[in-house]
Amino acid sequence: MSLTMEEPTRTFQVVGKHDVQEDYKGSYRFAPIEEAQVSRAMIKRYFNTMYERAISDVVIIGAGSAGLSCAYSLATQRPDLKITIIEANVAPGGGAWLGGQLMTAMVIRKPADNFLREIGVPYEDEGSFVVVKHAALFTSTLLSRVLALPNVVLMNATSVEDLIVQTDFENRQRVSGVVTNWTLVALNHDTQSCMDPCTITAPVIVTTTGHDGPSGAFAAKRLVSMGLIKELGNMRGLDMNRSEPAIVNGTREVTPGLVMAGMELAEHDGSNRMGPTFGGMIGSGIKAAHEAIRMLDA
Ligand code: 48N
Repeated sequence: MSLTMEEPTRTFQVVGKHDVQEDYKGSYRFAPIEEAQVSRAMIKRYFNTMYERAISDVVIIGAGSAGLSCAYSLATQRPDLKITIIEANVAPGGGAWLGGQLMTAMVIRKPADNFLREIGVPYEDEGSFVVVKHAALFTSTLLSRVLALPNVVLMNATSVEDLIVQTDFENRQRVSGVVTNWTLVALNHDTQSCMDPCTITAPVIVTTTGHDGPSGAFAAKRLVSMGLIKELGNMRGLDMNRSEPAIVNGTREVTPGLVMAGMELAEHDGSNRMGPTFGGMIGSGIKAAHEAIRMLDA
């Protein structure tokens, strides 16, 4: 289905080459536009995307450092895959806009600096780790690289409200999609009933919803409440040297169809937290991409 954008009825006649002029001395002229053209340009693209991505190859829940690293690694290794990122906030990026305690510099332990070179983020080398001068430089660069990839779609201001779970041919409960709603709707189910969600189905779901915030560890908690796992391991205290390898090496398919990565995994497994160092998120995201490819090729 594609919405045709028939020419709107014009309220004024615009003919010939547009008389535009980029002049900052007082006679700047834009090409003329009809208000309906702006609305239709957005509506056509958004709803075509929603229609087309109702069936995706991989859905990534959460556009934080782990989710975005996963999306970049997966989409560049497998440009054939339709990858759809669902992010609850209007602003993607999760906790990676600041380095720690609202300070701006971001620490990334080696060898995760390899990824910085791959996506083109400059840093200062401090020996066993590197420092990006502002966390937003890492996150905005990663975000721009991910959004520029033709097979990736980001649906921000959109929440995953539930998981689709079906019995597979081996009679196992398999996560096979997500239940979505616009976040402002999802936050208002107590004020207005019967605002039903929509769905996106995919053979692989990667969940990277973090460990804090209003919907942290969303999928991990949902697995418990739907009885697919008995209880959460609950994230342990801070230990940088234990936590980062535990989370990268522990990134895996935690239940059929669902890969868990980033700090959400710390809540699921009960591994330590690492605090203000982000190499583990990068490594976990890349590991999740490898897991997704393994599952798709199985
Ligand atoms: O940045 P986060 O919270 O999660 P990660 O795992 O990508 O990175 C975690 C990292 O920022 C740390 O916490 C650092 C390393 N500190 C560790 C420590 O010890 O303190 O991103 C999760 C994203 C956010 O943008 C959420 O808005 C989003 O997931 N999200 C959702 N999006 C859609 N639907 C949901 N249900 C949902 N829940 C969370």
